[in-house]
Amino acid sequence: MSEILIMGNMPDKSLSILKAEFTVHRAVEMTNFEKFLAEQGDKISAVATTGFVGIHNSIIEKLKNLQIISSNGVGYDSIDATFCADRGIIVTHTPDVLNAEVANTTIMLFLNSFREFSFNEAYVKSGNWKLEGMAPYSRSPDNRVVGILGMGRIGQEIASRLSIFNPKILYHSRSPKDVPYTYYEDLETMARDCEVLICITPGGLQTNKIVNEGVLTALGSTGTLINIARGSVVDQTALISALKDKRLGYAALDVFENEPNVPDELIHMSNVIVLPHVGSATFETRAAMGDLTLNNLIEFKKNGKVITPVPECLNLNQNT
Ligand code: 8YV
Repeated sequence: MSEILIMGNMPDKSLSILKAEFTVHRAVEMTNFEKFLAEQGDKISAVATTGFVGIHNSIIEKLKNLQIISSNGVGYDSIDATFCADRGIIVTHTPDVLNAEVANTTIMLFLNSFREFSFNEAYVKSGNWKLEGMAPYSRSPDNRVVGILGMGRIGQEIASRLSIFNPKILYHSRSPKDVPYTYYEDLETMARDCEVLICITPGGLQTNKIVNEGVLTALGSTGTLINIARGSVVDQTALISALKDKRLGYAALDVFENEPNVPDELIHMSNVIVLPHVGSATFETRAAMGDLTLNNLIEFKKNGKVITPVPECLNLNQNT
């Protein structure tokens, strides 16, 4: 294995590491990607991509000798892992190294939403403090009932970091986990029983718009939605209506349906906090994710095995 196709951008340092191991082809530098696929696709045995860029099945089909796709990011909903596994192509992602960072970002969204720091900062900077006097009170983050949608590794890290605020934690996932929190089989029922709903479930068909109008209305006019997962998990049109009609109180969003496009309605509502998908975006964590992306490729080249295959490709990793 020696030729790799890189989809999307990659830091220079990572590129030079890859160049020492592979002949590198970069999709972003090509003027005619289709021509490249037709003429040189057969030579490609590895792909490096990101959770954001992914790779389409129609491209994979043209890479006849592809063996591995290494994706930067824990979420891999932009890659059809079952399609790859069926063709013997192993897909890797970057779990665990970002758990703490994404949990930190969630805690900051939780605190910001309750204490309304974005609103309060704008209150000072716009001169309103001088004009209108003291800012309105905000809500305490302490002693809240928090529902977590998705109790995987990051969900558990969020629950653990939330503990200093003395919450009661409920969760919904496909099946109960060995955790000391209250399991709900039904998401809408959990939404009715909690004050804050935190979404940290993988994107993809199974969770598409799982946070629908019913769930948002159940969360209620004083409820808070935090989405740190994928935009696809929440029905964004229903979310905007629920916020406008005051059926839902607050939203704190790091992810959106069609990034980087954020609907004006969400940008202009004072009870909504918006971030540009920065859940894991620190120098330290992105470096760790980048290293794992490369190490999966290098390990595969050396030993035919990878470090962090996606669940759909676990068997492939044992057999190679
Ligand atoms: C990255 C993420 O922004 O890991 C994920 O699933 O959402 C983020 O950390 C994304 O993967 C970028 O490619």
